[in-house]
Amino acid sequence: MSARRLFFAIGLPEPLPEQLVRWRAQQFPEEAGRPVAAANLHLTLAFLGEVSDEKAQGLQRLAGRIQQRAFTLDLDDAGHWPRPGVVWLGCRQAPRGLLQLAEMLRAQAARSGCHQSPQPFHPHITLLRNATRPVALPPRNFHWQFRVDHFSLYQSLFSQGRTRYRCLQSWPLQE
Ligand code: 2AM
Repeated sequence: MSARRLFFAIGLPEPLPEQLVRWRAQQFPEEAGRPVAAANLHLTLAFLGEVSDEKAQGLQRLAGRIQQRAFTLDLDDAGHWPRPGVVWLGCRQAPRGLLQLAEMLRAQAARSGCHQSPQPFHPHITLLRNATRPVALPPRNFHWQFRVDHFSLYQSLFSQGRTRYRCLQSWPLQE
């Protein structure tokens, strides 16, 4: 049976990806790490791993039953995790709605047999990968804000040396 690498995430509204990419180019030298393409910027809610079509359908049904209010995301924090080599953008205070949504999706994934990291959920948008050496982080004078009124299921595809993410389905949050 075929399996796809899937994850639930929040995509970024236009023109935010391009704004972030421009800001990143100003803030980080080239040697800091490998920049994630604008089209690939996202905030992961739950990583599912390699999932069969049958299991994916079950998870999609469960996702469709989630009743969750829309929320506003404030991107006002950045950090560096040297071990996975990730420079990220996040929020100093994660909205409750975001934590509840991620918690629900992660619980549904775990019950469906998708291994979930025991580490606490730390919402983040990965900006740079392979950032294993020390990186000077930008001063915390940045702030982007956007309304999150839906979440999506993505497939991660790797071909010709590139990763790209395909949105398979989206579900609205309630206003
Ligand atoms: P990252 O950006 O912190 O690397 C698609 O690969 C998305 O799923 C990425 O946002 C990635 O997070 C996340 N991801 C990949 N592998 C993961 C894992 N084993 N556990 C949790 N999240 C993972």
